[in-house]
Amino acid sequence: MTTTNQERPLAVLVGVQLPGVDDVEHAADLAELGRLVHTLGFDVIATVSQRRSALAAAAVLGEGKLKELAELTGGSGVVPSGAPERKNKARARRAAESGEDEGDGELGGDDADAADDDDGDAAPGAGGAEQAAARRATIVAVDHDISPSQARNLERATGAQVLDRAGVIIEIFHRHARSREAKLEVEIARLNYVAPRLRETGGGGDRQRGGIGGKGAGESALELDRRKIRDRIAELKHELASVQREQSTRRALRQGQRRVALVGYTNAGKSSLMRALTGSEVLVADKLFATLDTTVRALHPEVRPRILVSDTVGFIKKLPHDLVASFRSTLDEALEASLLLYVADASDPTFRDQLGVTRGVLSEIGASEVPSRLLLNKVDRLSEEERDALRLEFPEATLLSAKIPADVAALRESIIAFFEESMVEAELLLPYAKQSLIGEIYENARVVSEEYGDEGGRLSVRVHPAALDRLRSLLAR
Ligand SMILES: Nc1nc2c(ncn2[C@@H]2O[C@H](COP(=O)(O)OP(=O)(O)OP(=O)(O)O)[C@@H](O)[C@H]2O)c(=O)[nH]1
Ligand SMILES: [Mg+2]
Repeated sequence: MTTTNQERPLAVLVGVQLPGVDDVEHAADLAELGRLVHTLGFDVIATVSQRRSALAAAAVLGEGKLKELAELTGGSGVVPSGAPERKNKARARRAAESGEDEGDGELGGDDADAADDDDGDAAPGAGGAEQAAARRATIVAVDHDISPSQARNLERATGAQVLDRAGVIIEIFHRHARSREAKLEVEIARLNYVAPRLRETGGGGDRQRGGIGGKGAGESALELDRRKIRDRIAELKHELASVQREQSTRRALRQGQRRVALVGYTNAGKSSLMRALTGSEVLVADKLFATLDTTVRALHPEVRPRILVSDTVGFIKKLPHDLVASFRSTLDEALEASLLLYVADASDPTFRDQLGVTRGVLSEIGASEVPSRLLLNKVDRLSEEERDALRLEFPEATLLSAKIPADVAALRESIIAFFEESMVEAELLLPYAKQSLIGEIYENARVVSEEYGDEGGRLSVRVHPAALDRLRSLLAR
């Protein structure tokens, strides 16, 4: 996946295998972090991983591993004493007593396996040190949520910029956001992430700013910066609310329409299926979080009444909480669909976990009541035996590939059939005075027959119950 390219800056991954996390899961988490970092534009040169009972309070890794990491980044490998991690000393001591630094285990990230396992103590990742001597890693990506002081200490020890998993994800979201709504949501999440990580610039915590204006008087520079951020967040939230009001008006117009939403883990193939089903040109990319905006398009070739398909933002393990909250409105789109298509990448060995994450987030936002289907995508990458095993394991699922036109056609038929089942027969009376609504009726219902008498038209229709309600209320006005 990752090819070392001279142009791209380098990164090292750091992971701690905590008790209760098995080797496979740990390796998968690190591989995923590697993909995230790659999406961000870095080449991963090594992974420094360690089995511990908890993250080291001072700098995540134990002393030995920290040195190993610093060789890859060109840092000193030690956290300067007297640093602000002092208050964590007791915790550090406790962690030490509970047996840290035991069982150093290296689990290969992307390129780490290229490094040689030469001596007993040094893990394979250390071999990367020679290789990176000419070019050093400028980023250390930690696969955990770490505290601002842990990040600071790691930066001091490595001389590299340190990002935790949340930071990496927020940065990707920041770069990929396209719509105004997504941009605002990401900016709010980013500022919330940054605020506690701000550090005092210059002369210590008690620097005072001159007393211009009542509120600012006596605040330290840091407090002032934090307050600026809070004000900015408030401003952005205000702006977001007005964008969302417009969105909900637009959504209200779609109400009563037949809608299906594609949901699932990032990179599962939602946008690929969206393209195939609607003939639209939504972005498909082998990147994590390629899509951050909900797109809505009509099923193509079109059916009457039309069926709208929504593509949504993907999920990921350990999604920063702020981002879950801010993308809730984007996911409202999914909540309003009559049918949810859960898309999973069946060729990814960890897809069961990914499905669990998707289900978890959707049930958190109250979408577990919406009828759903499970789509096991990318089966073109599996052998016939593997497919058979999946059919046994998930008898209710549809196995398909977004790349096989016949599979997409069958999916289209099953979507149409789903809506067909839920349609009801009804009769609508269309007075001559309301003839202007005829287009609306054709748009939202299938007209079986039409008869005109003295008082107007009598239309027999097949229609979705929600659309029927909406048409009746329009006719009654
Ligand atoms: N072999 C194969 N590759 C697929 C299939 N569906 C999607 N892909 C590839 O998987 C990658 C991700 O596809 P997307 O459609 O962008 O995935 P997504 O779910 O929209 O991802 P996000 O927008 O990041 O959440 C792309 O490189 C696709 O070409 C499939 O059925 N078979
Ligand atoms: Mg997508």
